[in-house]
Order: sequence, then structure tokens, then C-alpha cells
Amino acid sequence: MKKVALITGITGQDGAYLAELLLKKGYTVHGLKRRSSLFNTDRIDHLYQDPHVDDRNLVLHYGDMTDSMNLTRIIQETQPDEIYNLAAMSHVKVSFDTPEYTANADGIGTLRILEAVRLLNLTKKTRIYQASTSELYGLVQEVPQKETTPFYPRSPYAVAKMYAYWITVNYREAYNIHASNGILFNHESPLRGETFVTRKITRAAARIAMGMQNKLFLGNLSSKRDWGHAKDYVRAMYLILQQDEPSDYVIATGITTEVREFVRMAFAEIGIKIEFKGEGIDEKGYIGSVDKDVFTKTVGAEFLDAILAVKEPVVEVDANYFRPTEVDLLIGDATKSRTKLNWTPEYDLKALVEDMMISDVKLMKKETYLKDGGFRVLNYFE
Ligand code: NDP
Ligand code: GDR
Repeated sequence: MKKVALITGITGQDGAYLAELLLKKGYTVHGLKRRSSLFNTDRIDHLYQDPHVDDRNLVLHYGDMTDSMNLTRIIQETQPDEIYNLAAMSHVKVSFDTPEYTANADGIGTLRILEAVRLLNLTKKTRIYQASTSELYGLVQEVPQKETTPFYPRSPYAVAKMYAYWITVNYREAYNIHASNGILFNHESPLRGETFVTRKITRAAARIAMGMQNKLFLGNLSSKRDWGHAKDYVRAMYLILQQDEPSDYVIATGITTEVREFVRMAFAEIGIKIEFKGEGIDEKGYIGSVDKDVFTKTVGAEFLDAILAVKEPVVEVDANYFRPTEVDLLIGDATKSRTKLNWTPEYDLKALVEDMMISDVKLMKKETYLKDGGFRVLNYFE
């Protein structure tokens, strides 16, 4: 019998990689997708199957984490062996603008899934993975952070995720459900949303190199994150649900890096050396030098003269990106995952940055070729 998985948040970064992984392992994958006025399945279009074909192994269902009846019906219809609850309003800064919605989708949404499994008498059959986060650690209590480190959430997002973490533990203890938390530290990829800092940087670096953008505005350059690759992290999610006993696991690389250094690394991939000058809000990043060979090989000779002529700073600080309360330092200790799950990441930070830069340069090149060929982005009002 084929195993059945239900992924909430299948259209997001992790959902896309996880769907790919589970399909490769022979699962039938059901995914929850939100209705939106534009297509929102870009990340999984390569996995899409014509709904008119029998025996599809990827099926999408309209739904929302704020709609109990909808979630309960989908779980009833699909009878999943495994639920990966990845859906969330996942942007920390935006959660300060939408705290109530974030609590509903990220916090109570998790309860809705757990309660549906209980009401449908699936507690023995269905295993649940909850997408918990290093943001739970918030204000630094201990470094590196591990499963036993106390939580101190610093955003409406993190507080909502703290509820989700504990309700998962509670349902495990109260109803004997195989429900586990993966406490994942930041993980990135070419599929990362464009407003998270790493993707914002790699995308801007590619655009600046091709003369499509002059400046990259960032917030706190000094915060430190433990960045891994999403491909490695979805593998950990799968492993967590294959264990005989449910439990909670930290997934991290154990290495932390400043946002400022991530900027340097991204530009360095295409031969541009960034030098930061000034302090605080006045700190700026300038092009110190360009390695012509690397630039020509990665970006293209046709863009070289223009980049050599840039004298203005290419990185500046914009206080609008500061958060009312910040998480300054995250660094994870994944000893438990390494020993119990036998999980080890394949990507280090250099390989991650390279993967993201290659992808963004390719994407931006496509855009410049289209523009040069006389094509423009469709304007609905023309
Ligand atoms: P994304 O933001 O890329 O994806 C979030 C997904 O959730 C999208 O599919 C989105 O749909 C969906 N979604 C959002 N709100 C709702 C809702 N109300 N109802 C149904 N679906 C909804 O996040 P990631 O893939 O990066 O992260 C996956 C999960 O892991 C999230 O829960 C996140 O909080 C958590 N996490 C992420 C980490 C990371 O570094 N990436 C680290 C630790 C935890 P749509 O595409 O329509 O927007
Ligand atoms: P984070 O990721 O908040 O850690 O949450 P994000 O990439 O948004 O921020 C990381 C750090 O970079 C600083 N920063 C900026 N951030 C953004 N987005 N935009 C900027 O311009 C900018 N400039 C500096 C931030 O202040 C922060 O310190 C991510 C999400 O995926 C969560 O869902 C997940 O739970 C955690 O990672 C682990």
C-alpha cells in the first residue's frame, strides 16, 4: 500500500521540496492550497498532474488554516498516514502588522489539525509533524540553542508558534498521538520567498550586477542566523515522522553568520567585493573591487563596464526594516538529530549561497533577455 501524506503549505518553499521528496519515495501526496486571485503554485508546477488522469499521486485541495470544517473534511477524505503542518504566515516582521491573523493561522491552525485527527479517530493511524522554529528561542537564554533551551519568543509570529509547539506536545501526551515538533533554524534555497533576507540579498546582487537595480536596502545588518539549505531540512522532517517514538528535534548547522557577511558572500560569488563603511543607520556597502574573470564567467562580459563604473553605495540601511523586538543571535545544537535521526546536512553556507546566486543570476538574465528582445511584463491596462 502506498503511504499517504497531507502537506499544509505545499505551495511554500518547504512544501515544494517536501512534496518532491515524498513523491520520490512513492507516497501519494495531498496538498492544501489557498485560493488566490493569481496562480500561486509556481514552486510545485513541475510536480503537477492533470486532474483528469486516474491514479494521480499529487492532489491539491483548496483550504485554509483558519477554516476548521475545511481542514477536517480534507483529513477525513484523504485519511493521511502523515500530516506535515507547514502552512503559516511565516514572515516575522509582517506578524507585527497582522498579529491576530498570525495567531489564528499559525497557532490555532495547528490545534485545528490536531483536533481533527482526534475527532476522526485517526490518533493511531496519523502521524503529525509540526513546523516549529528557532524563533521560539528569541531573546538569548543559552547558546547554542538545543531542545532543552528555554523559550522567549520575540514576535507575534513566535508567540503563535509557541502555542503550536505546546499544543502539539499536549496532544501527544494527552491522546497518545505520534505528533512531533521539528525546531528548525533558518533554511533557505532558490525557492525562498523574495522578502526573506537571504533571497532579498541574492536577488538584489544579481539585479545590481546586471544594472536592473541600483541599491539594496536592508534592516539590521548585525543579526546572526544559523542558515541551512531547505533541501536538507525537509529530509529531517521526513525522518522525524519515521521514528518509532514521537519527539521534538532541533535541526540546525551549528554555524552562525551575520547578515552583513551574507551580503559579502553573495556578491563575492559573482566576483564583487563589498566593503562596508560607517555605522548604524549610516552604514553603507560599496563595491571595493571586481574580479573581472569571475564576473565575466558568472554574470557576463556585457555587464562588466557598467559595474566597474558604479561609485555609489549599493547597500544601505533602511530603518523601516527594523523589528520592534529583534532576535539577535541564533545558533543551533542539532546533536540529538544527528545521533537519533542520523541526519547530517549536505550543504554548508558557501554551497547554499552559490546555489541561490546561480539561480538568481539565471532568473535575472532571463528577464534581461526578454527585455532586450522587446518583451515587457504584461500590463493589464494596456
Ligand atoms: P513559506 O512562507 O514559503 O510557505 C508558507 C506556506 O503556508 C505557503 O504555502 C502559504 O501559502 C501557506 N499558508 C500561509 N497562510 C496560510 C493559511 N492561512 N492557510 C493555508 N495555507 C497558508 O514558508 P516556508 O516554506 O519557509 O516554511 C514552512 C513552515 O516552516 C512555516 O510554518 C514556517 O513558519 C516554518 N519555519 C520555516 C523556517 C525557514 O527558515 N524557512 C524555519 C522554521 C520554521 P501561499 O503560497 O498561498 O502563500
Ligand atoms: P527570520 O528571517 O526573521 O529569521 O525568520 P528573515 O530572513 O526575515 O530575517 C533574518 C534576519 O535578517 C534581518 N534583516 C532583514 N530581514 C528581512 N526580511 N528583510 C530585510 O531587509 C532585512 N535586513 C535585515 C532580520 O531583522 C532578521 O534578524 C525566518 C522565517 O522563515 C520564519 O518563518 C522562521 O521561523 C525563522 O526564519 C526561523
